[in-house]
Amino acid sequence: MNPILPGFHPDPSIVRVDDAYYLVTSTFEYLPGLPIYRSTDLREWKLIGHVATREEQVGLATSPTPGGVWAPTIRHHAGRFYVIVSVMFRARGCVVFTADAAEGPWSDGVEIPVVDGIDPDLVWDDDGVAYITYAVMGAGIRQVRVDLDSGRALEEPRPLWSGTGGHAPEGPHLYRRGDDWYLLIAEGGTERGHSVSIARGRAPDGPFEGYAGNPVLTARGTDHPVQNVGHADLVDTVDGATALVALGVRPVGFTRSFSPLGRETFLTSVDWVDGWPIPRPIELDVPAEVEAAVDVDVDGAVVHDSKAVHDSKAVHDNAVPLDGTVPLDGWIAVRQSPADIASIADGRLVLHGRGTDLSDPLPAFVGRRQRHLTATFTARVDVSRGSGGIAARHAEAHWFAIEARRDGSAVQVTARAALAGFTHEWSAALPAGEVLLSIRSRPPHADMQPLEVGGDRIRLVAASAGDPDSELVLAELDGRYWSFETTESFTGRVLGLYAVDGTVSVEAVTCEGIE
Ligand code: 6LW
Repeated sequence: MNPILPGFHPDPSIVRVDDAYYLVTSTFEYLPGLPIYRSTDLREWKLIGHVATREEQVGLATSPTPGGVWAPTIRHHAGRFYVIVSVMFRARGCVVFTADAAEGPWSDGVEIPVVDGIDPDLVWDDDGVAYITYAVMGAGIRQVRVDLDSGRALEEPRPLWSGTGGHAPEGPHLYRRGDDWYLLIAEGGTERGHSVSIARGRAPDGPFEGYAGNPVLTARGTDHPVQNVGHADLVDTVDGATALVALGVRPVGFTRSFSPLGRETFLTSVDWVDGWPIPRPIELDVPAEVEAAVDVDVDGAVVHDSKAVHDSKAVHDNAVPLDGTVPLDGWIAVRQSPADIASIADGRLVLHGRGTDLSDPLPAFVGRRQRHLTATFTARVDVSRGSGGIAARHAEAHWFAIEARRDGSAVQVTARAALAGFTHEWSAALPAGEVLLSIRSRPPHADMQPLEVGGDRIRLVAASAGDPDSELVLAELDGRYWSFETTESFTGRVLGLYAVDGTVSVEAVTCEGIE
């Protein structure tokens, strides 16, 4: 069951409308942005659309990593869906989007210039007046009443409750329950100190009094497999209970210091104790094998994500050919839409190079979130009219790739690893023809026999498409350098396809994993 949204899915916000739940997460520099997932049981989630399908809605073309679309809130009021978000760093700032249906289409968005912070929350009082509660870095939680139609402030922003003194009070959400209003926030920073605290008041503008037992949820200082638990949102369930979604990471390694997938979305239940919502600890409470079975199926026929063993044979067996009619569902691209880079032609995915690689702010790269700690991503690549291959991206300075390039009667395959401005390469030659490129990763051994210090174990592998025996392991990497903790990119690992020059055409893309 947990994570309910594996892979790069931070800052979850949830709302229930009738018998369905809707969830949105942060997307930073990627488009389409703000994915909307729907569920009727809180466990199985389906991607039904995106709020930001057009770059102009967010204006992140010039926003540097880790800017872009930070922590959204999703709410439903008077028959309409609302998503409010801050698009950070030389981008659109605080914007509220509306839609009649969660699937979209979503509006162009109204800017709210008075909100000069992050993590905006939206709630309405009995008179229908909208309150935005948000965090100002270094200045705590603030609140302002606004006219959502014009984006105009109705007052000067006021300080609200900023928690128990922890670092970075943020991620506020405000709820009404009976005569009481509850203010939920995160404290301690989105790293290992992260936590959730709660306060209560009699009006949406406070005053708020913190719960004596705060934080109500944290994993800090524990050996719990899910760490950084925080940035939460509450929802009343269909059966009258309360549930909570929160972000967390699954660190691997000897000191459990590295989280390759980034911040993921987890679910837990909430008990009401003396009028306070007390979440239960977040658990990975089903066997790893079952995790893969609850994957969100967003694949169409382009990519087959499934439960599979970490075995190259299984990858080849599960290859699903492109059928020429499939849209680019489930793919994301950097500061542009996947359709700006890739198209489907004659049953193949075609990418057009621009002379740049993954270190460019606008790479010719389309990818998918890595959702399993043990994962294999494979593609059959034709470089007869260009050069490119497959890659794992965290940020401009942190990625690794296998690039294929025609070289006379051979194909040169180059594994390349970039971290913090350093790049290292490993090259080999394969006979001319299409190549099969794979990125295979698994967590390091958790016990001491044999001791594997560091992050996940990554193999960059290439073979001639027609000859599996030609398989070459070009490089083996320690994934610690491509993890949430080291890249500071706020995202996670995104596995995908890229072109450098000319036209690269790809088929039989598979993406499989367990855990
Ligand atoms: C987000 C903040 C946080 O705005 O990290 O974990 C920031 N919480 O609330 C980016 O995700």
